Amino acid sequence: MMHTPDPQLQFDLKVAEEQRIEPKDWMPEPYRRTLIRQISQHAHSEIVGMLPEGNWITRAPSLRRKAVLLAKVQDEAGHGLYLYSAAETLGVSREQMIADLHSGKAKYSSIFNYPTLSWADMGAIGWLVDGAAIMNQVPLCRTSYGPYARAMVRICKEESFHQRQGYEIMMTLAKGSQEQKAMAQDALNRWWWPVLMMFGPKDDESPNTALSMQWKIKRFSNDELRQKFVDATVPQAEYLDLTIPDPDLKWNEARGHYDFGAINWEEFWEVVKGNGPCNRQRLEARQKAHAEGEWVREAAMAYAKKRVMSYEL
Ligand code: FAQ
Repeated sequence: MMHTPDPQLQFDLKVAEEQRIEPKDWMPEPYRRTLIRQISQHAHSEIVGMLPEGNWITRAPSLRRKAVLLAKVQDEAGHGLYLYSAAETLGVSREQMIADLHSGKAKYSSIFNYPTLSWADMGAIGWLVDGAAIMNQVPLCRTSYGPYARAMVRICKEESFHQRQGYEIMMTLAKGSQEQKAMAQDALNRWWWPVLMMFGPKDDESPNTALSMQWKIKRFSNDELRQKFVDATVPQAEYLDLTIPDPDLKWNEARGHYDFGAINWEEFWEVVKGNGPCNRQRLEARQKAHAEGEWVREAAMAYAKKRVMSYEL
């Protein structure tokens, strides 16, 4: 008699042995759904994340700054596209994911619902938002789902460049005139707390972490990554001679980590629910771009059809 291996057992074994799960492998339905949720939210974050910085491309202070910012924003579009492709391998269509974003059903990172008020915000976003993204995403290069892990390798390389360009803007401002230094401090004041929220709710209020860690989708919990980020960022702020806006921030010798103040979770959930300072504006901008791109999609489809027809002749 032929022995049929138990697919769940094979899946568990692969995950335990650090082998990647690939699109054609059997996988438990909740694993597939969690991945679709996380990867599509991640893709949407990259796409919506183009908007706050896109706002400053025409107002960059020099040609060099404009070229660098333009390249960074284009990278974010590329990240969104790799991630939509990775999610598609799980059986969800791009049209569906985009429809869910535009209807407000799908989530994207809370951080992109805050406004960019000055050029210093381009520095703060690169330094802090990309810095937080790297902290969260480097472990995702080892995530258990193959297409997601491979997409993250390239994305992380580009995120490192983004973080450095942001820190370099902050260095220039922090070492510039008094007004420039004040702009840098103001940007840090406004972005610090929303950046800490990017890592998601604290562990005891994070419903998805336990299973995601069991499946090795997530390698660290939200609080672990938040702490690593704070520990890495405090010396960077000290080097800039800028003050992190948290009176409770102090080194804890016994823990070997920085202690930090309480996060305003009420604000976080309001932003996640759609009531942040820019949620409406962001969604409207995406809906408008999609509608205005209709003719491009139509033209691309017509061209693809013509090519298939010419092969068939
Ligand atoms: N904003 O149970 P958990 C970037 C939701 S990319 C909004 O802890 P999980 C690059 C969460 O979805 C930034 N919602 O969830 C860039 C869940 O709701 P659901 C994006 C949030 O998945 C830089 C509920 O709360 N990065 O920055 C947020 O285990 C500069 C309960 O939460 C990624 O997406 C939030 N901050 O952990 C681009 C990385 N946090 O779905 C442009 C991949 C949580 O059950 C410029 N994602 N929620 O309805 C992850 O690592 C995880 O999904 C977490 C959340 C850590 C974000």
